[in-house]
Amino acid sequence: MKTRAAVAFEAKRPLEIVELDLEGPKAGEVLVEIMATGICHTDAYTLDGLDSEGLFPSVLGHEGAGVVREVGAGVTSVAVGDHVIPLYTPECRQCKSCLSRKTNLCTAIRTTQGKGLMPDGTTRFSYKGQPIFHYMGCSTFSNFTVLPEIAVAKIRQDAPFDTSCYIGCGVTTGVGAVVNTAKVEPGASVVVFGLGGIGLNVIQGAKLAGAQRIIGVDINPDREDWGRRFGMNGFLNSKGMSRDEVVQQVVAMTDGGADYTFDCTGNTEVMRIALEACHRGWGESIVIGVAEAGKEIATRPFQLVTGRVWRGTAFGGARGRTDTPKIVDWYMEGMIEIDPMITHRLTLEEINKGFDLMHSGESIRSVVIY
Ligand code: NAD
Ligand code: AHE
Ligand code: ZN
Repeated sequence: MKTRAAVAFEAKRPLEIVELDLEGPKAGEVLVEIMATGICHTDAYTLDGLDSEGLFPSVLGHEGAGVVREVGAGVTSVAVGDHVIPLYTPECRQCKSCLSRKTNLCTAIRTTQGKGLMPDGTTRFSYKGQPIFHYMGCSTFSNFTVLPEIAVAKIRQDAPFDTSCYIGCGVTTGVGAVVNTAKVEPGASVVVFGLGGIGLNVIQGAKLAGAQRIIGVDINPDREDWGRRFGMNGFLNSKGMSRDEVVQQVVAMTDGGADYTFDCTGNTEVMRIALEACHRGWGESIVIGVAEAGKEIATRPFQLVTGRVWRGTAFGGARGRTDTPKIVDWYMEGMIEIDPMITHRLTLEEINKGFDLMHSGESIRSVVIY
């Protein structure tokens, strides 16, 4: 079949809207009509050539929601007409990682996924006879995409596509980092670095968890109002401050250091600040941000010797097929908010504007509606 898609032909070049050829689902795969997709900073990072796994030409996008239109042989867990969210963190429930119960990082198809291929080692997308790579196993910047059955979460039919697509990455990552990874307890102090599409969801997760002090740090002063809207009760504009100044300010604002800090910037200097702003003896810093290829984190080992903990999280520690539908329920029941964070709705033709709005700090989340 044919599908309209925004293709990344090369790094650092705007996406091009073209008609691609799409092969139907093979055994264990499903064809999904994507109804809406968010634009996450990770898409921008890959498009900017900063991803060590980045491949071109490819169909980016990993924050979608849609409808199953066809199923391949042997597919049993979803049927035609089901509403689904594509999962860049699948859940096979059979691999060593899934069975360990210690991680959400299913390893069943990670190798081929990282090579832009379906589990059988081929692509379903092509353009003028040339293969086009998949991205993060999702490729939601295409109106139709093919996904492994283990990489779709079936969700309730009454959830709107244009908001629930955000649960495919940003919402689950931010809220999940608080409740699954850090396991923030009532009364805790939380500091969030970077109040964008992910950081605001960490803030609403911290509020949900009953954190008492919720402080945001950003270099964009407009983000203060945004943070307060979702439960933040203290803000630091760190623009122009040295590393030590930011650490000292945050430590002073949290009575000696935070119980939990979250990096939602992808900046390795900020990751260091987030660790060093933790309370001696028990503070935990959670790395959410994705850093550019070649970047490394550093701190004095004494920071860890004296009890601070550095952790990371992918997709908020959520087990894709099990937890994603629950987050959709939380949204539909009003436990968490999504609607105000969707600041821009775009057509596929306008998708490059979504990247511009992110880079200029004007948007929280842009969503493309097909
Ligand atoms: P975004 O562009 O919406 O937000 C980034 C925010 O960080 C902005 O508000 C920006 O002003 C702020 N910021 C930038 N530099 C800063 C600095 N030096 N100090 C303080 N604030 C600063 O991006 P997003 O979509 O929220 O994504 C945030 C990060 O999370 C990205 O690195 C993205 O790749 C990553 N991410 C990781 C996961 C995961 O599973 N681990 C999932 C989604 C996104
Ligand atoms: N490809 C990069 C790493 C990118 C990365 O860490 N991705 C996160 C999700 S970001 C979503 O917006 C993730 O899930 N990581 C776990 C995984 O298995 O990819 C690189 O450095 O090579
Ligand atoms: Zn993302």
